[in-house]
Amino acid sequence: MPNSDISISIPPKLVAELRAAQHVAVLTGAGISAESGVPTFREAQTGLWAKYDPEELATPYAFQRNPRLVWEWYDWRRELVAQANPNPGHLALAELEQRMPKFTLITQNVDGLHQRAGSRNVIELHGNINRTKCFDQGGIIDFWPPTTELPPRCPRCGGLLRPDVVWFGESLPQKALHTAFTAAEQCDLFLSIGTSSVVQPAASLPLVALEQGITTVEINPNPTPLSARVTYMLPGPSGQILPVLLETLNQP
Ligand code: BJW
Repeated sequence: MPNSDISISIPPKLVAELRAAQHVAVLTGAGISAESGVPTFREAQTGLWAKYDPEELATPYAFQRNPRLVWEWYDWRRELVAQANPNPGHLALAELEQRMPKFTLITQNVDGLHQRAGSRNVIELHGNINRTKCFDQGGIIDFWPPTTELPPRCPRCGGLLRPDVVWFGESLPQKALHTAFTAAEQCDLFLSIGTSSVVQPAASLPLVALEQGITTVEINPNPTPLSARVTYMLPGPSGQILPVLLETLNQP
């Protein structure tokens, strides 16, 4: 039985729609990892952007200005992610994938917790903090010679190494983006979980689903710009709501 502090009721019509669904698409954001201890970005007291300026840390210009600061900030975050474990929300989505004919999990998160929870078909829109690439040439770099220089340099071209994440002003990986928009258009149920729904182009995905008349569900303890438009809003933490949703689905 999930440990629930809030009263969660899943509308029976939503359960019926989920049971009948052939293709479920899910978009997740930082909120799904909050219960694993990974900070979100925009929450007033605890979000990363409450303490750190994204202009100084999460743009290519920031990296060019102060690559060492940016590298060390991501090192700190890599450490946080390494210490975190998937929570019941991640685990419930991995289980949901198993019982759906088709399931597309699109994440804005860079923490790899969905994969660690057992999710297979994960589309990473904003990259992965555990991968490194060359700032100059963009190639993924798995190994580099030990060095005290920070950031280390690309063993192929000597350029600076950076995390393989998508910063503001950068394009998202084309294939991932295409797969995500196709899933949003073609699924028969769309779930938006733990995202403030403000960062584009990810924030457009549920809108694309809604334009197609697709049932769209939001799971979030706080309202977002999407909340008024969705078919169902399930207010609360995803680590509590998703296990209940799964359990309800599994009931005869
Ligand atoms: C819970 C919970 C619990 C808490 N359970 N929920 C004007 C209009 C439109 C677009 C733009 C514009 N000006 C600029 C742009 C483009 C820009 C953008 O969207 N800016 C907006 C901020 C306005 N986008 C881009 O630049 C993107 N690229 C692009 O568009 O390329 C083309 C282009 C280029 C140049 C100019 C214009 C277009 C790239 C975006 C890259 C985002 N990168 C980051 C950092 C990734 C690396 C890293 O991790 O460091 O991605 S920023 C950050 O935001 C991160 C996240 O993936 C992303 C989304 O955040 P998310 O996940 O929604 O987190 P939060 O914190 O915002 O929300 C958490 C939610 O969880 C809250 O709602 C809580 O309530 C909830 N929650 N606990 C469930 N237990």
